[in-house]
Amino acid sequence: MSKQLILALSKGRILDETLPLLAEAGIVPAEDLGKSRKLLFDTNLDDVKLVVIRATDVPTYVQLGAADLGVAGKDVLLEHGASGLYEPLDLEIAKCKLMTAGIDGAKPARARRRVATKFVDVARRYYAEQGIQAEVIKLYGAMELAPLMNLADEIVDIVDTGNTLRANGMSPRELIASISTRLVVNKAAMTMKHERLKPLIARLAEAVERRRVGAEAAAR
Ligand code: PRT
Ligand code: MG
Repeated sequence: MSKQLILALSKGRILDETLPLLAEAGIVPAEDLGKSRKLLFDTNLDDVKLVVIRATDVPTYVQLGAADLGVAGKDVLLEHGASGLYEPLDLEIAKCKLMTAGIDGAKPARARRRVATKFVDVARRYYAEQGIQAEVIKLYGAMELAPLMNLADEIVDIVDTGNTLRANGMSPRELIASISTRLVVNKAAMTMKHERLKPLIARLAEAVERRRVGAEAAAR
């Protein structure tokens, strides 16, 4: 195994919150990620490289060891499954909730509830645990549209402010999981590259802790 560490970052809104945290932990890309079409980047640390990929691909890269560590939403991790991965640190960014939601005031009509979501496995597990019969329909986006178009009785989706639901005449129903972004590490790398990973994870943990202490002081 090479001595180099590859850190896989989730594109999109998680990336925007990850870069400042990495900087606070002393990890800075060698060039502006936003201005480049490249996917693989050097950093200020000789032995650390970054890849910037689809959020849903991060667990796959880390699980299979193409990346040693990664940054991914807990929602994505719940859907992907945790095999081959350690999750040593909650980065406490991009916080949101995974919830069921439906049209305001509407009661699930069918005996077998129709649920539209991109979190198919999470939804199946959730409704099974609740003892609710559900037919889960996979969608890739705009979940809020499904109940309005009578494609589904309910959706499972991410809610932050609730504005997206409200704008579509829908409201949140049940909380499935509180979500934040996590650091994940390939299990084999954790053993083989432990000496290099340990201080890196510690620096990230310190950066998260400094923010928590700062936020607590500001709230007082
Ligand atoms: O675009 P792509 O299909 O690749 O993926 P994506 O759109 O899921 O990625 P992106 O960049 O939006 O980031 C998704 C990750 O950010 C999720 O996996 C979560 O871990 C985290 N996150 C945090 C969120 C939100 N907050 C969030 N509000 N992901 C999505 N949303 C969306 C939600 O889907 C809904 O459409 O925002 C809307 C709800 O927000 P409110 O404030 O209107 O309730
Ligand atoms: Mg998006």
